[in-house]
Amino acid sequence: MKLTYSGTSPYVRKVMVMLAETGQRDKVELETVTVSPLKPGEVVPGINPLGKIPCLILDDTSALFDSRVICRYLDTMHDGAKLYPEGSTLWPRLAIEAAADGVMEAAILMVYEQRLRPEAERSPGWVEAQWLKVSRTLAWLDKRAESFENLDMAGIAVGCALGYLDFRHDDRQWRSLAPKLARWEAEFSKRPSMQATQPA
Ligand SMILES: N[C@@H](CCC(=O)N[C@@H](CS)C(=O)NCC(=O)O)C(=O)O
Repeated sequence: MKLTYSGTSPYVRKVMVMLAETGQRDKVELETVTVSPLKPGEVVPGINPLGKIPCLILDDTSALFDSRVICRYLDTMHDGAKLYPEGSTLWPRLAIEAAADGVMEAAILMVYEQRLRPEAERSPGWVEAQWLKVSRTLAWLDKRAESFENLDMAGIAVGCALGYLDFRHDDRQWRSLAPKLARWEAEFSKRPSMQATQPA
């Protein structure tokens, strides 16, 4: 299998952490790509019409995207402890993963607005509206911080979202908005899978 890869994408990081935690890292070859919403390039749109990463290219050349689909697929491919629960407990965990993915999305859109859009067209109000989404979701996640004690895909997604906030939005000091999450993240970020995938 081949994974389209960027060392700064929090969505790719979810997949990398998942692979490490389930002992599957060696199954996947990485193909480093550059993506930008303004310059979609050629490689990624040929695999995923949305032009986004990560994409997982299977041995039969079919492709899976996005990160949630890839992680659920990979969870069926190993015999260890599963990262997605079965039965009715699955749904709230998927909602947490969706919330973490939404934090990543809003945080990435802030970066795109501030870095990619021509300066005269940038909207500070729009950037603050994205940050409002992030801060509201952090407060929501903070109320659920105790549910992250046992490793699962929801916790991995939250850890990767928080890592991205540290990487791109350090000045916003997210820890002051979510103290319980901050305590959990201080331990979670020490896991070898998180250490090995720090954004570079
Ligand atoms: N929902 C997607 C989001 C993926 C995503 O937005 N990836 C970013 C990189 S971090 C990307 O490819 N951006 C390029 C673009 O927006 O065109 C997932 O979970 O994989």
